[in-house]
Amino acid sequence: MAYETIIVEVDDEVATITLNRPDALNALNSQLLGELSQALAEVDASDKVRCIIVTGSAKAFAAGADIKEMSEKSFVEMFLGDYFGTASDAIGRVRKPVIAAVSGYALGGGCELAMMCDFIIASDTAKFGQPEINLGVIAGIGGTQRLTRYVGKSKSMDMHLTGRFMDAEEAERAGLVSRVVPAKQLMDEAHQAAAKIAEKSVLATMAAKQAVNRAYETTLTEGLMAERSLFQSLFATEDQKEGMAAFLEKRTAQFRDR
Ligand code: CO8
Repeated sequence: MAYETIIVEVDDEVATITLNRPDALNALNSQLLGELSQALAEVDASDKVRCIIVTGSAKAFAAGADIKEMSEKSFVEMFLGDYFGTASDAIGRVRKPVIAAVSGYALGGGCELAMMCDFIIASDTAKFGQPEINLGVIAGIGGTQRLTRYVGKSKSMDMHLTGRFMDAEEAERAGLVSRVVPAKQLMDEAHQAAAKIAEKSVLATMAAKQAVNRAYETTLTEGLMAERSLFQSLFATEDQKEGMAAFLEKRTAQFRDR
């Protein structure tokens, strides 16, 4: 399918989706959110794709929801249209691992989109923020909930109430991002991480994603039970037999996703 606001490339089992509205610093409008949702569903369903990268440009991952598109909307239009909620739900349905590769601004909805991905690799130029307060609103697609879970109440309150930006170093220290690399190496690093993930059994990577996500949805006891069931169920797979046999035979495992 031809897209106008994103670029989708599939290479060596890794799909890279690049947000592509350079004139608006990749601001998230309804078209981009619709295209992103559709592209994610397509690559998630593809037999070839084993890991997904979402990225933007050197200057901006995404500078937030499109303020021009939003500014004149009424409550009724926002409530009935709900294009942000629809996109957020679509991203939440992706079962394969999704890496956000963030350079430059990840603000408002851009920060929220990065946090919807499974983990964030940031360039040293990355700037994260929830500046919606400056526009007379608040975060609307998970910022107050996810940022608080990821960096704690104090820093999350600080970000949401003052609207200040957090640089990559602070974001790594706070646990928002998993690694920070020099800007020029960002995509290499993201592709290397994706390639590492793509080597594994997709059954195991999907189970790992599902189990880690339970940690944010439920009690410790329920989460531990969910993890245990997923762990035990992997013993029904050929890939578990292959992975353990390969270790014992001192060779590389050949996973077949069975
Ligand atoms: N929306 C629309 N256009 C944008 C946006 C945006 N969020 N951000 C930048 N642009 C446009 C600018 O208008 C400008 O366009 P033009 O050249 O036509 O005037 C172009 O991108 C370049 O931007 P700047 O000239 O401003 O670039 P600077 O380098 O000077 O500044 C900044 C970069 C600091 C990123 C600045 O552009 C900025 O502050 N942008 C807005 C950031 C922001 O407030 N984001 C939050 C938006 S609200 C939100 O995300 C809510 C999400 C939840 C919604 C849920 C609904 C239910």
